[in-house]
Amino acid sequence: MHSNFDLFADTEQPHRSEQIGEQSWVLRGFALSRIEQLLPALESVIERAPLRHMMTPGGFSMSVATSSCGALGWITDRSGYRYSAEDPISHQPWPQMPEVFRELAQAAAKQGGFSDFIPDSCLINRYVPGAKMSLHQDKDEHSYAAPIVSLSLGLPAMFLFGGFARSDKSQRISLLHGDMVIWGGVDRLRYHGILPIKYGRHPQLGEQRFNLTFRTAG
Ligand SMILES: O=C(O)CCC(=O)C(=O)O
Repeated sequence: MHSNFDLFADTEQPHRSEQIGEQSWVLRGFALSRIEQLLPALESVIERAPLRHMMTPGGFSMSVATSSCGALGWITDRSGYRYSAEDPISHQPWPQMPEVFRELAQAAAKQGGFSDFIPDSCLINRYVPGAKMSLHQDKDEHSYAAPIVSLSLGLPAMFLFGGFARSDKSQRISLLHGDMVIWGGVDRLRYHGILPIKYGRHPQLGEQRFNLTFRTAG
């Protein structure tokens, strides 16, 4: 893993970036300078499209509660994993992606070398202690040309970043409030997941972790 300090023009604060793959990066604290805009925007999206525990095609309830904003939202039910232009609970379009989300995702993608990232989907995952996400690949998008850009908020998490087979050894990367991860290009289909969240209390978000994942889905 390589580590270096960069001076990012958009925030004028130094951030530590860690290279975790040929085209994959962790940007430490990248979102912190915008946190006061991000948290109310997140609250407003969740008010309009409440978090829910969706069912996997195999009939299990996911331990994370999810919602979405943007033109497309990721959903799962007994019929499979897919993107939908409407919230299956309200049958309304998903809330628009807040500008502060889009700008942050694009700025992070640019730092990772993906300067033309146009996200049309933001999946919101809410983890409480004990919730986890098993190793998986993000494969429901129309094309894999765009990177995945992920933002962590609230309680810490242990991110697993693996290879191209589920059985490949994974790196374990601790993610904190405000950290971002970008993976794309040759790394786009790497397996990844989250170990069960440990009990704790975050000063701003309490006993929970949010992950926002920005994608070009359509
Ligand atoms: O919570 C995370 O950091 C990862 C989320 C994730 O893997 C996904 O939404 O596909």
